[in-house]
Amino acid sequence: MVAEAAARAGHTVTLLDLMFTRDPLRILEAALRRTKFDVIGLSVRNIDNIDMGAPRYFIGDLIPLLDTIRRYSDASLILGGASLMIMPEEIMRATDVPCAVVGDGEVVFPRLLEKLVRNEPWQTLPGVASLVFGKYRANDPPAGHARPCAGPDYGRWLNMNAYCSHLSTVPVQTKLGCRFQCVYCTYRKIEGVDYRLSDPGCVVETILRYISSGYGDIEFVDNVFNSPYDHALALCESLIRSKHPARLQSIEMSPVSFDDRLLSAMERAGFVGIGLTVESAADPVLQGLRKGFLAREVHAAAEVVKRHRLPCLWIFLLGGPGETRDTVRQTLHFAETNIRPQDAAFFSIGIRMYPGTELETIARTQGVLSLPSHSMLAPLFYVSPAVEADWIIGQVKQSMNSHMNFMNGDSMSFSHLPLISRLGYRLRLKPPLWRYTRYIRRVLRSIGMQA
Ligand code: B12
Repeated sequence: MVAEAAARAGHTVTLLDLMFTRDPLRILEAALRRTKFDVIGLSVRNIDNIDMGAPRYFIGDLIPLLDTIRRYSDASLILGGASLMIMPEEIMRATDVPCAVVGDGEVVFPRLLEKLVRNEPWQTLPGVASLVFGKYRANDPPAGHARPCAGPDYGRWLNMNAYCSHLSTVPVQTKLGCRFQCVYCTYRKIEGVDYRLSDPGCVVETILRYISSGYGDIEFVDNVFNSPYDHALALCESLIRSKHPARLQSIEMSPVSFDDRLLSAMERAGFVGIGLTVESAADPVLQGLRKGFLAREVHAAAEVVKRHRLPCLWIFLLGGPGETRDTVRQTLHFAETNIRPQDAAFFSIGIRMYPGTELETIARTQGVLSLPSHSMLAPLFYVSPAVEADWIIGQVKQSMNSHMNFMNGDSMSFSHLPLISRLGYRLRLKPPLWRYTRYIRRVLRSIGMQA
């Protein structure tokens, strides 16, 4: 999106995607030797993998990349990406990069380039953060512009064969903004509180364009797909009318505003998989997390799912405020008795704490967190002091032993996952891969692997 916006503004743009590179530093060095760049923007999507069991800190990986860039180029450096919206100052200080985009990249980046080209001061531009002589400053993003729905021409910028052969989907966003107030979440910080909706007709046109380019697996990457409900429904109706052949999915759905009408519309619109982020099936935890729904809505959602054929991935987050042994048992009991064998469940344990969230305040009040806010860049996790993390891990493993369709953090960081995706592609499996969890785990166990 950002590269295409810069190209549209008249700049010559090269995009270096390090996703499938075994030796990113060598590839980067070769690119820098080949071309002299005026500006180099880095997309920093993830700070870490938010996995308490096997944490990985990606900002650490950024440092040698930046060292290489600085060795071979004197280009101006600009950081951007979802993680910059969460902790811009900390990331800029950790990397010593003086400029970052903290607004919609496709709007702010071309404006920033214009300033740089003209050698004009850029520090006051809306949506830009600066770190000059150790002084940090961040400007509010430009006043809410409508969300452009025309997605980029991915084939122009990326090796789409490599993505498709890993069973990746093509991401499409239908809105920005989040009205939920979950205590741990950063979505409102990244996207804002107010909804900025894309026109459903325009989203459908984008999808039709992707289909004609040969990309038929589309994933809606909205923070919560079914909120606002009417927008999701209107989009489904436009999709139904278009009679497109794409396979759609969204694994970011809430049990709030989740009913038969919506699910029927999603089935008719071409959805092949959904994810329900319920986090827990116990009231004290749902209240502690401020999810905006209670266990009765989680149970009601399970009944809706059972009345439809759409495969569903259930997403749980254990260890939040209010969690006790009792609530963990309630959630696992719900999962064991309500999740159909053809569906799947993912349990993550421990919650990544971010500065400025209500969870940070809760953790400090409970004495679980003592580090200052500016030291929360390297991953830190919250687990309710009323229950031991190891006990939860053991309970989830026990449940996974009898339910082959259940996964935990180890499944996501499983080193053979890319290989399994590629094998799945060869076997002509279609995304989402989680639909095959019970078969994959059985095969891996039969050859003696811990899965
Ligand atoms: C959808 C989503 C997913 C989907 C992705 C599906 C898909 N097919 O793409 C799934 C569920 C698979 C997923 C997985 C993960 N996710 Co996720 N995901 C999101 C979510 C909700 C939206 C991301 C998105 O696509 N946005 C739409 C695009 C257009 O926006 P964008 O990437 O932010 O880019 C804009 C700007 O940032 C900027 N920009 C971007 N790059 C650049 C570069 C430059 C130079 C400039 C100037 C600007 C710029 O401009 C862009 C256009 O406006 C975000 C939260 C959020 N609300 O943003 C979390 C989020 C990005 N994910 C996160 C994480 C941690 C993960 C996982 C590591 C979780 C895990 N353990 O598996 C994995 C990593 C996957 C990977 N390969 O990177 C975290 C990252 C924070 C952190 N702690 O690191 C986030 C912020 C959520 C959170 N708070 O925890 N994710």
